[in-house]
This record gives sequence, structure tokens and C-alpha cells, in this order.
Amino acid sequence: MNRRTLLNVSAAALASIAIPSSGRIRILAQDTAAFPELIVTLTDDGFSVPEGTTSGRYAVSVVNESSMPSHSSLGLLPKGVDLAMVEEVMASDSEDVPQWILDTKWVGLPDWGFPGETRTGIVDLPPGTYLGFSASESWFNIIEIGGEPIPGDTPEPEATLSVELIEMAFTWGQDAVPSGPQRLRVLNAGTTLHDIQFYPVPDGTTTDHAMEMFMLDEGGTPAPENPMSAMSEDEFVPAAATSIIAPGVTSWLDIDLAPGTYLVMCPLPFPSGPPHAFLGMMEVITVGT
Ligand SMILES: [Cu+2]
Repeated sequence: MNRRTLLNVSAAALASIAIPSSGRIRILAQDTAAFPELIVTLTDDGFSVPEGTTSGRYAVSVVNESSMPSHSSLGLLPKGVDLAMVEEVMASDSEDVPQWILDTKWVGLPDWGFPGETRTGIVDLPPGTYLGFSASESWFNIIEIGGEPIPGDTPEPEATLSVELIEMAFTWGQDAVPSGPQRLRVLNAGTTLHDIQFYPVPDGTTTDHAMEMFMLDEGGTPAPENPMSAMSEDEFVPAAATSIIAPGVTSWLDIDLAPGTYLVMCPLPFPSGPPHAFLGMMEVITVGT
């Protein structure tokens, strides 16, 4: 594994790998009754929602019917951004991030389901024009959602855990993350785009070990005492993750982590720079029984 793994966020090489058992996420039934259910289907062409879907706070199931692990985001485009502007950016090789991407209200969908898997959570979908795109594939698509703004007095889902994303750290609402089914409330309390990803890593791993792996030259060899040196690139896959979350947005992610050691990080580079993980948005946690 090398630095490229992080920069590509592990995407391309994952088509045919074994799925780590800790990566299995069940559909959780807890406390979803209060919110309408919405199936978001992911195919090799993009996201789709049922015709006529209107705005609301939804118990979403992101069903991966594509041939690849999901690594994709959905966000409400700022007014005035049209398909031509999106196409221009998507066709460009430029690494400059246009302001409208930073201004898009990314909703923080549950992410990283494998083909055939479903990931669940609760997300707000205000009315407007949405962009879906894959960080690892070439597709993007537009979804229109009608309806009225989400009322401010819409009840909050019950959550068993919480975390806030800021520049450049995770602020946890509790001392520890237990194993098993949990609902994690994730608020982007920062000023730029973030996400949160939980990677199972060998016991004994530290953030220094992770940095050593990420900074290796292509083909470089990590120190043998680095626990992550025993991992293959294919094993470096989140067991739970949100997609991009915009500042001020909350989403609720259903997680079901096995006991063990996890590298928690945000790999996003926005507004433009190194991955946030390199700037401090990376830590190791122990998930207990
Ligand atoms: Cu971040």
C-alpha cells in the first residue's frame, strides 16, 4: 500500500476483492419509523430516487446495484449552476476546485457499500437540483427533488453516538465508540467540506504508522514493525463512511463496527490542498465490545 491509496481513496482496485467481515453493514430498523423511507439506488450510471420524490428528512437506504464499491456523493447544487457548468468541470483535467463545488450542500449519504450491499442512515434532502458523482468512476448525474423547504421543527432522529467535523479534527460526543449497531450523528461544524471514514487497521497501529504508509514512494517499503505493512491495498477499505458533508449539514449514519482498531479520517482536500487527514483529521480509535 502506498500514498496513492489514500489519494485515490482506494477506489479503483476494489472490483473483485474479498469483503472484510467488519465491512458488513446490516440494515438497521432502529428509530426509522418516524421518517419516510427512501431507496437511493446506485448503478454504474449514477444515483436514482423514485420518480416524484419530494423534499424531506428521510431514512435512506443506499442500495448499491453497481459493479463497484460505492464511493460517491450527492449534493444540492447552488442556484444558478446548470448542467453545462457541471459537464465543463467533470470533463476538465484541472485540479482547481470551482467555488460552486464548495458551495454545494453535500448531504452526507451513507457511503462505501459494496456491490449488492445496502448502507443506511438519515439524511435531509431539501428541494432543488442535486448532483450525484462518483469519486472513483466517471459518472455524474442530476436529480431534481421538488417540494417545500424542510421545516425547522422536524424531529431529530435518536442517535447513540455523535461526532462533529471541524478543521482539522473530529470532536466526539462520547469517550468511546462501541461495537455493534449504532447510529452516529455527524455534524459538519466546520467551514469547508468534510466526511468521516472508519478503516479497520491492525491492532497497534498509530497515526504515525498511517502517515508512514501514505508518504511512501511508489513501490516503497514500510518499516516491518509498522502494523499496517501487513495490510494489502485491498484491505484498506472503510467499514463505515459518509460521503461528503457540507458545512452546517447533519446526517445520521448507521454503523455496525466489529471490535478492533480503526483509523478514522477525512481524506478530502478542500478547499484545495493536501488531504485533511494529513493536516490532523486522522486518529486511531479502539472499538470495544
Ligand atoms: Cu475534512
